[in-house]
Amino acid sequence: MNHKVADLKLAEKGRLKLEWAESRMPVLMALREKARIEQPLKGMRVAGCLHVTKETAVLVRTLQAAGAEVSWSGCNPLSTNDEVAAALAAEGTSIYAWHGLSVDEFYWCIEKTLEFKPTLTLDDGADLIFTVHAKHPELCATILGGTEETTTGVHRLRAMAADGKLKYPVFAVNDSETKWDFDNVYGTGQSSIDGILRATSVFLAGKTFVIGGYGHCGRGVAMRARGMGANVVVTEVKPTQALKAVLDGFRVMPMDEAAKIGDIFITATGVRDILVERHFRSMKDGAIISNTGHYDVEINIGDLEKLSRGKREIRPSNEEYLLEDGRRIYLLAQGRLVNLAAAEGHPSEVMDMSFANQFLALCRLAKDGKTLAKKVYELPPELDQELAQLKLGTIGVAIDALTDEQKRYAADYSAGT
Ligand code: 3DD
Repeated sequence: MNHKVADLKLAEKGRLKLEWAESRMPVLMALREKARIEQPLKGMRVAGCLHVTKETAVLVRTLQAAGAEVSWSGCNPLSTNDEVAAALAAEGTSIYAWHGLSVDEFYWCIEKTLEFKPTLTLDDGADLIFTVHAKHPELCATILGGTEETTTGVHRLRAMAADGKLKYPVFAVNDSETKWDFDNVYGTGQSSIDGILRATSVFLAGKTFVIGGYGHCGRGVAMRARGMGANVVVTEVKPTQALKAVLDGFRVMPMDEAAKIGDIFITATGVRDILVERHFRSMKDGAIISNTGHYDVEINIGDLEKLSRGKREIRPSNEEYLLEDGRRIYLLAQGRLVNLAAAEGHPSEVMDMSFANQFLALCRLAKDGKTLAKKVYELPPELDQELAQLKLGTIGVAIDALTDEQKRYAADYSAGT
């Protein structure tokens, strides 16, 4: 058996979800049809560790169409969609993933994907590549390269490379403009609100919505929360980001102040302990807290447990903590990334570009990996314009082009006042 999933009987429902996603990922589907002929990943074995969603399944099928053998695990204990995992297993994909993994099971799944000795790795958070380096360094000799999907993972890999510990080249897919400036902003903006609404059905209009962090993700969430009529408050540690939030029309204050007035909280910093004991002590009765950062370290759950005399799951992905003084605080998705743990992650249309970058990065590694140094690379910036042009074409948007005269003017530094 080359898979372990929750329930194979869910496969048909998963196949329908996959069909829906394929109909909304035209750029990746076009790349798939081209690759089906050219077979750029022929003979490759791709070990992937990335949220098992309907969009990821479209990427998996594209890798397979391009000639790769694939073995997959989810990159978060709560983000696997069991129906999608069942669909992939039923069509023969080696996949080890189910919703609600323990941490030990999480790493067991990663280990299983390494059994076929991959030639390429694909990560979202760097847990797979870190496991290879820490526990199976011998595999690095046959791995041509890897890719990394998210900001947190790229930070980890850059630190490994700076330490001289990176044993094969990696493409920072997150750093492509057609990934971070779309997925992280617009994707996280919509999917985080989606996760909060699915877990609470709360009325957002008029509520004080506190966002920890005004990076790409926080900025997207702020934009969409305002769109739903919420009163957005931003907290930050970086002066330039805080200033941008003020100029974008949001209130900015320290979390110690925001904790007293917030109705709904979401952390999006990538840093630990953004919400801690003193914040829980000052929160209003009924406050809702959530996280959309990659790891579950931004809300200090130990502190929350310390202040509570009990907890119960009041709705799926929604735990009510009853504090000693009678106040209640609602923790969503056990403090894990609420967009994927309580909803379906970003919509297919935006993952279309993220995964086109993933696919092209893997094809580049298959072709040139042997010649690349053991460091973190970025994809060529011109690829962003190509992908954005393809995307525009799929939504029927035409744009202008510079004339030769305009190009000459732009290159002519002597043209002054
Ligand atoms: N991520 C968000 N939505 C996703 C989806 N529908 N499928 C797969 C992964 C998904 C996570 C990405 O935002 C990733 O780029 C990240 O973590 O930064």
